[in-house]
Amino acid sequence: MLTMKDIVREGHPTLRKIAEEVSMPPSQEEKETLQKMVDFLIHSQDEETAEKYGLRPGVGLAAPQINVSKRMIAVRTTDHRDELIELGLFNPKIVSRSVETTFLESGEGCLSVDREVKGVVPRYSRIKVKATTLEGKEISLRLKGFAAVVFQHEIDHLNGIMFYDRTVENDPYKKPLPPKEVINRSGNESPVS
Ligand code: LHY
Ligand code: NI
Repeated sequence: MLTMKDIVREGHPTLRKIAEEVSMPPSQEEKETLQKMVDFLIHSQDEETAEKYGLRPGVGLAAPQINVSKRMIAVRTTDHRDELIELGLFNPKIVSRSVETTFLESGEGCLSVDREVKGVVPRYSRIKVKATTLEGKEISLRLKGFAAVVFQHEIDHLNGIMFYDRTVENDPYKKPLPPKEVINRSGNESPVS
């Protein structure tokens, strides 16, 4: 199982690389790695297991954080309807996002950052993500609230971006840099060129 020893910390070069696309179908090894990432989140959220192995509770993990430079993320949190989102995803891609931005009142943290970072992180309020699941299904997710923030944080890791690259001290309503991969326009979601 993965523990905190497997998680690389800020300063590690892999955290600054653009992770490689996973070619479909994924290999058995890629699937196993992604399953271990999901399991890490499950373990970290179980009080007893977390205590036993000294795990910091986490809601998201990106492969570069375990020194694997591939486009894979794991997320385990609840959505705005309090439904559990527990997913291992290959090649997640933000295909559209709201004009409206948001931020977590308490700022963000990162399992690869062992210090407190002041300031809030502007994020898009709503995003649409396309990806392939661990089970090999192509899915499209509409996310808002906390879950949307977590996905943006994890997808940033795949692009070598740390949350503190986006921190603003004074103006939480400053627009975040648009995600590069946003490609289409629908409703009040905006394209990015
Ligand atoms: N994990 C953070 C965690 O505590 C993700 C996160 C994101 C927390 C946004 C709070 C706000 O689960 C990671 O650092 N994963 O990259
Ligand atoms: Ni992180």
